[in-house]
Amino acid sequence: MKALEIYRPLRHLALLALASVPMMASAVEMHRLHVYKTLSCGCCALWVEHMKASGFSVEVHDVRDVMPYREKYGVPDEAMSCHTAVIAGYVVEGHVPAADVKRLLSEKPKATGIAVPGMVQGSPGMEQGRAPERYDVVLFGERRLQRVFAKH
Ligand SMILES: [Cu+2]
Repeated sequence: MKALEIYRPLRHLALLALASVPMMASAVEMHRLHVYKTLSCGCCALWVEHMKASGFSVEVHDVRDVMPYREKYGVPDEAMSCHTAVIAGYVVEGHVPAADVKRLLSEKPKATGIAVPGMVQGSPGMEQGRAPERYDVVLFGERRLQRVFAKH
């Protein structure tokens, strides 16, 4: 009887651990990342490789112009970058590290998506060339920035 009472919380923790691990994995595995980019965008293709290498299932849509997709998915002008992606109801704009997309999918904040605005040297897919720059991943709501989501 006494032993059972001691083990009950432990068993509960073990069940929690078992339940949360597959859930975190499934957010990445079950949802496909749809990437809208232009055919000529080299850094976009490198970001796609980065996402695939991090376990994402990616479907690339080569489009003439990414702008209509940014509009459609509510990316604010201040967050604009070279490609727009969609996964599990969230928008991912630009060279966002895969780890931040995984965190987004597990934390599920009330937001439209996350972005690395512009084209930052040293962000995934932009490692070529000059010394890496510091940058923020920003969380955005419908057509406006909300807050810094991650710092790199
Ligand atoms: Cu780019």
